Amino acid sequence: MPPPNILFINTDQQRLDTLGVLNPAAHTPSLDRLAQGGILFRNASCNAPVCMPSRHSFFSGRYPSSLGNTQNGIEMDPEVRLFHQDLSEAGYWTASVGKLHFLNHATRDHRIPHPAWDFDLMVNSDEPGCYEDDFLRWVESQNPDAVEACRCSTPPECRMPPLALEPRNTHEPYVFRGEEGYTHSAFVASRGIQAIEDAPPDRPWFVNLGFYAPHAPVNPPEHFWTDALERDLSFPNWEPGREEAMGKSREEWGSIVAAYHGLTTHVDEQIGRVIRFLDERGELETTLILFCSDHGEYLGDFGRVQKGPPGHDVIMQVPLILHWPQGLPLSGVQVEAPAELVDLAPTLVEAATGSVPNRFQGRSLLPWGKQDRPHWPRQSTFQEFMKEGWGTDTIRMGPYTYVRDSEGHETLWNRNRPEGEWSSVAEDPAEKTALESCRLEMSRRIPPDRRNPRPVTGPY
Ligand SMILES: [Ca+2]
Repeated sequence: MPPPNILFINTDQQRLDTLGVLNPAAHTPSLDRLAQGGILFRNASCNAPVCMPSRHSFFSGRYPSSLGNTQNGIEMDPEVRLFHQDLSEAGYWTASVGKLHFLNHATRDHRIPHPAWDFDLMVNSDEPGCYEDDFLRWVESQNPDAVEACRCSTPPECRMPPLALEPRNTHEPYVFRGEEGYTHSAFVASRGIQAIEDAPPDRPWFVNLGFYAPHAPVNPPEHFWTDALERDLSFPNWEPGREEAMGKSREEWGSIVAAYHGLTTHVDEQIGRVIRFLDERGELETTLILFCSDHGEYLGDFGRVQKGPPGHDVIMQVPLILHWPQGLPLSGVQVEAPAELVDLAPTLVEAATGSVPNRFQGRSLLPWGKQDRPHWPRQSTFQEFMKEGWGTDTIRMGPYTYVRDSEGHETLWNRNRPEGEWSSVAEDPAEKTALESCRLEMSRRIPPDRRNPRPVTGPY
């Protein structure tokens, strides 16, 4: 079998419960199609609860602290070898379209081309319309009159001239002002399709599609929001008796949750365009498609929005789907075993070259598509975060999540108990055995080559 073409699709801040295949109230027919024809990992974790370390980890196949990067603001180390460079060396033509977030964006002049990072094609846009970047240049190339309606407010820490058009918070959704075909998600899908069309015919290709949605600003085209309002989506998970969060009532949160799901359905529709394009070319069976998100989103749960430590399921768990009918005989499989985003690099390089470089710290996921219950020695997933001298290490193992912060404080959640992630059972004598098991597992999971953080050069 020749090396497969590889399509790596990643969204930003997409919760696991947005997948229709897992949640009847969610609507993601394109991702459901991939899951039903491939392998869905139900217990997949990101290895960092924020953007940059998570992304740098899964592109390098190494844990965040092994890279010296456990917070936003630390840029990708150009000396670190990334998995697409292995693919290039194996003869692949490589392209990156959309969000990458290797460099801080809030301090950058986006009129200057992004470093190619050894990709043969680099089309970069780390934010959806607040910078003069490849996204807005693409809109201008399609329709100059459409550009203004595609702009969005600059992020709070931006050091460029600020734009303040609409709110940027998860809990302040609004309708996208532009035409539906000119969203950032439509840009990533359209340029991604064009990249595949332009790939040299005599070489395998690797295309990274970095979608920004459903990261805030939560601004779906209107009908995606109104459609989601018709569905029976759950309200945020609040402690009993709570009636508001961030100044919003339960009823208002119902609309916020619908807007977020509207955005996940919109990005799903754009992903569907790329899938249909491959299908029409007769390449859906032979192309390896890997889908993930870089972390989840609180969406009001626990009275919080966005992301961060210590490791609640809504942040730590991410959708992860592997679809490669020609290379993987099993399909429609839902894997319960713990998978991590650090596994993506060895998975893709093994599929392309037949071997896994030993610098990778994750494990190839390919065995899950080749045999029922393959040997899988990992017992837990691991996540780490460290910012300005304080941080958390988290493992998720069976029904337990165990967190130890850098001051030694321990939290143990047992999701099988009614209090779930609301209160720690670390002090409960009935959980002593579980606590000891988690401590032992944590001691095994800390990366042995953990290093000091690299310099912070901007906010994000
Ligand atoms: Ca992110």
